[in-house]
Amino acid sequence: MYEKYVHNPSSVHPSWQKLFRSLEVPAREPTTEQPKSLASETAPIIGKEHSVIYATKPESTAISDLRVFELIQAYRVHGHSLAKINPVEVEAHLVPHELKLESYGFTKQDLAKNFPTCGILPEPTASLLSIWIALKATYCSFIGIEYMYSMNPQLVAWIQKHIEPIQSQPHLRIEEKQAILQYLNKSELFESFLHTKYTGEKRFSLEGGETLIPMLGAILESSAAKGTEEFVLGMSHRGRLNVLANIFNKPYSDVFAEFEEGYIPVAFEGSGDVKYHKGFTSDYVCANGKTVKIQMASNPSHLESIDPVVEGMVKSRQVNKNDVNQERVLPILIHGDASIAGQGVVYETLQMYKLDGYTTGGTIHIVVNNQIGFTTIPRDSRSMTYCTDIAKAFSAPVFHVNVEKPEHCVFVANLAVNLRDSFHCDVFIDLVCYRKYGHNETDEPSFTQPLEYQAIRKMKSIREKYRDDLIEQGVLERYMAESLEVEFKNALQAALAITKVSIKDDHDDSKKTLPKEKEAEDLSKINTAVSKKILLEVAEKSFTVPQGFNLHPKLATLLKARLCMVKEREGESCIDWGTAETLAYGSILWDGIHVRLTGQDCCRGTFSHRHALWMDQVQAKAYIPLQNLKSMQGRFDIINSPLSEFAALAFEYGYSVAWAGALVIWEAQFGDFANGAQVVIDQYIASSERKWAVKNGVTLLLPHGYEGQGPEHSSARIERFLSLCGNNNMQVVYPTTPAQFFHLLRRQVLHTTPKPLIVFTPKSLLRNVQCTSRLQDFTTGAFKELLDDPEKLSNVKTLVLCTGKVFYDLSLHRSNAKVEDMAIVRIEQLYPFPEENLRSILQKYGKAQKVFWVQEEPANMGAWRYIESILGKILPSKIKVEYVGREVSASPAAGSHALHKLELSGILEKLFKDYELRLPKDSGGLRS
Ligand SMILES: Cc1ncc(C[n+]2csc(CCOP(=O)(O)OP(=O)(O)O)c2C)c(N)n1
Repeated sequence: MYEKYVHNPSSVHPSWQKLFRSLEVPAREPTTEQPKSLASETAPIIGKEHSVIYATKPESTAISDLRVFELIQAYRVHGHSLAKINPVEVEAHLVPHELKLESYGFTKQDLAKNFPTCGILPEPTASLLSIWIALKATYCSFIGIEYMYSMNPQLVAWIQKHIEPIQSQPHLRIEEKQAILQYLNKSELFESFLHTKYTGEKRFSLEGGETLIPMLGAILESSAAKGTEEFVLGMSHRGRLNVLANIFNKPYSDVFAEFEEGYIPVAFEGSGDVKYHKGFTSDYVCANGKTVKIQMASNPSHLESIDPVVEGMVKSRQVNKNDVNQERVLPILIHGDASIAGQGVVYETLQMYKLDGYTTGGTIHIVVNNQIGFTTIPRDSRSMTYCTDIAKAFSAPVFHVNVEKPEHCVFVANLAVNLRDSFHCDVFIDLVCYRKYGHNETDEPSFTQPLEYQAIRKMKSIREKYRDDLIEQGVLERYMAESLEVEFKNALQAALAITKVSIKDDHDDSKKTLPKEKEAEDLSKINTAVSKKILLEVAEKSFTVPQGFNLHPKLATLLKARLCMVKEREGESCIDWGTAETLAYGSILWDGIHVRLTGQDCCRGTFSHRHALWMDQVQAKAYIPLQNLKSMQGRFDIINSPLSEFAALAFEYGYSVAWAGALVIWEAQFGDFANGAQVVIDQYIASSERKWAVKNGVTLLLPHGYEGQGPEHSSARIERFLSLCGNNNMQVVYPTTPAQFFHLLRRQVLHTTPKPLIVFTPKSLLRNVQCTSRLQDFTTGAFKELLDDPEKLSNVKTLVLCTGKVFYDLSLHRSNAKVEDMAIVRIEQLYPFPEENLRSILQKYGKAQKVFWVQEEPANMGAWRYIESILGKILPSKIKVEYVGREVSASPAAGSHALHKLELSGILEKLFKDYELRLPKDSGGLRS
């Protein structure tokens, strides 16, 4: 095209004319005269076997200039592949085609010739050699940078502006260099001290990656200088103790105490966790005297599961602090190379990073890339080139840096802070390092990596190398360096002495006791009723369409009906589930409490019952009535989540941990999809209080119910939640009326101690006319953990116990069969189990000769096995509870609607067999 342009500029598109003009040096206007071929004059620099992008035909100067521009671009894109980022490099790099001069037709003779520098050097033109040297220094030294894939040209220009003029060479002041050395001293000597004092104890040493500590110090310092007030860190085992001791200033004596034999955590009434999972909060005092808060999130062994939790915690703090610019609270995630590459939750978390409901304004990620995961090397653990390649899917820049170049590492850390500050993007630092010992200190790495560990054992430590460099540079006298080391070792020794004394005091085994159970809060005393006046105001605001808003006509009819239920039908049982839910949120917001509800398609509601967000049918503008109740109301966030369960739920767990007073709800599309977030349920929601003394009040709405929709849309797996219950850790509830749901949600925020709330929610019951409540059920009363039979019965011979939706099937059949001596009692709260309430019911129906547990789930699912053992303890020994429900099954529900109906008939038939003759023929299958 350029050749065509040279002959006749108007033969190419005007945009190309403009580009070609801009590339030309004025003195060399396009000319028809053919310049001599540079390449043809001499032989290429390296052998001819390499293909040449540019033909060695005669060409204009502008073409040569274009070639230089391409060369510069190639280094910007591919330079990282030659960067000396690996401290244990075994193989020499193969120079990629794109980074060879001859690929562009350049020869040795060209090195001395002048070309435009296109900004890579300050002067407008320079020799090809100078340009090439600058490119190699900038892009192929100890930092490898990947950023050219960014869709944001400003970000690309910003990075170039910050690295190209200084050729990626950090220029630090003497004090900064000394500070780095001091951090390295602390970081390495801390580990070697533990190594000698607690030989063979697991600590997941950071050795080989110690530069993480000065990097974190730099991030805190430079972020705090920009106005950050709080940091939340998420990280796994590797180097965690080091970070806690040397960044969080957790007293060394406390760290040592956890290594002592006989250590029992006494600080809280729980069962605790291993030392490298526990969280910590402290104040960090910056060099300029400013104090910032730093929090290490408690996490389980499940690698990377902490990522979305930290994001949720940060989002929560940002919203709480009204940090609209997302500058005051900053998330930092520290990953392992095998886990960041292998765990899907990393992708799920990153997918959230630009979404309004989830963004935290950019996360700083550091990978402690020790080039191994336990015993597995990268070749076996990932298909991508770098462990950080996931970042590219999200256009996040990546800085690969050599751990043995602490100044470059700190430079990159500061760059990441500035980049995040300027663009609110995620930034990745790949700290390429090694692992001095095995996966942990009881592990022998040379079983599987013999040659690597022969090499690693010969390596001088990062600290020693840097110290010697500084001495050589004259930054430090050797005696000063040595006295700093001695001083620090003495401090460690003194801390150990403190530990030994306190442990000695503690060695009296008679003083040790098992952790005590905390007394549960009496929830029945919580007043959850709301005045009629407030309910009417909430209903008026929630169900009235603002002037000029073009609502969908079907929705307008529904809202009119909802307003009428509250306003005009007092005394009638007409308020449905959706209306009750709106009244619950509205009344909570009315009191200034924050409500956040997320889930897939939750704004409308999967079953089209919620309609918390209205769309103007003409202008396609959204309106959220619950955000428009009154001034000074609580903040209402309702957010359609990405199609994720693991990260989406973990985010809400984190959000609720950081905001105890808010109502934080995650709704599963169907209850069984929560199994994609099972790690979060098991490792965080159910056990965080017991393991880490971390309370959370997250609420899960899990649509559940057997309605013939097949194995995957029926069961929210009640049994799984019940198997996780203990130590009053959470509430597992299956409410059956709108008013019960209303009181339950209100109880959840009026608690003084946050507890997770698991709610099995309805699908078809959302529209069942039997499943309604009266206005007075909202203005009086509270959540009832057990619902007695609403019918007035006398002489009860059969007592049926059940939970949830099956109640409606049972009561319908009871009335069809005109059965009058059967009481149906609903257990609305399965955990904590309302034992006292059940005892009084048993007394009330003391004459019943038969007691049944009825459920629609198979016998190995639902609440049966849990209830069976409880009833066994409560019921008089002569009465044995009989099970009525589906048979044991490997699959939760039948795949066809007809089979589902047949199974339900079987259940009803079994229960009502004594009353069979009284049933009408069309009673729904009893005789079918
Ligand atoms: C989800 C999950 N799977 C497996 C493990 C067991 N495990 C613990 S550490 C580890 C290796 C992690 O390697 P890497 O992420 O590179 O971190 P490193 O230990 O090398 O710092 C494995 C497989 C785990 N903790 N979590």
